[in-house]
Amino acid sequence: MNMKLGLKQKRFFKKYGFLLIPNILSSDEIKLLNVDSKFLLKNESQTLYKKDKNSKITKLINWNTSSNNEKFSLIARDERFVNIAKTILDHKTIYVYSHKITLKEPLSGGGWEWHQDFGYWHNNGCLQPNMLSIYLAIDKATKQNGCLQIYESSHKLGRLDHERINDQTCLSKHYLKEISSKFKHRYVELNSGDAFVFDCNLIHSSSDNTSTDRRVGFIVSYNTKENSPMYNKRNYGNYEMLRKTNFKKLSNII
Ligand SMILES: O=C(O)CCC(=O)C(=O)O
Repeated sequence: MNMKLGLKQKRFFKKYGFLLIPNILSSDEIKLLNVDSKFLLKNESQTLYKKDKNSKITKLINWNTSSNNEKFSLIARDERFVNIAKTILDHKTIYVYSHKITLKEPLSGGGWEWHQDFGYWHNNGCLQPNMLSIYLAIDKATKQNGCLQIYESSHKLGRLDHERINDQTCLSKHYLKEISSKFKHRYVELNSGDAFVFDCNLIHSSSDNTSTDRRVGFIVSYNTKENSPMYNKRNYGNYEMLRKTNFKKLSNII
């Protein structure tokens, strides 16, 4: 499919804070990513275990750089993803701020509490909320296995206060009642290969996995060069030049 965004899609994103892109990757490309859990978690030392408020664990594999030939770094720099981010951020010089796998094991995987990504990215030294993420469904994402949930248009609130609960940066609780009465709640159910693009201030969460299916998603986030962190607080997220790739072509040689 043509990944060039038109005016209609840009307007939709501005209004609602998200965009759905079905089939950004084909099933053959998803297969090539070798998403067997054992493979994904091969380097256990790189895996972070994030407890939700009920102390259930969701797993996270985070890369510190996208300048390598690791398959997920190639996807993060794939022209289909980068062109979408560039068009929405409306900026010539963008870069991969972070890219990570989030993995919820069947029946036991924990959730992500309500938050805005800019809630913690701002604490990492980024000043402008001109950042976004693309969630790629590697496994089908359903209500039962803990798909993303959002409040449509909530990005328009700007950055709200957050607090740390267990291992997560969460939206302060007192906002939630008001937000749930004013904004439309939506479950983001996706098929494997679909992408969900969302604004860094869109309020989102995901529940724990109550199903017998695993839920793996790949999340790549983009920033503009001029908005790179004021200080090197984290070992990811700092500016590095982005060299676009074409995963489809390259996958013949992977
Ligand atoms: O994987 C998920 O369900 C959500 C992850 C998320 O919200 C985050 O990494 O900020």
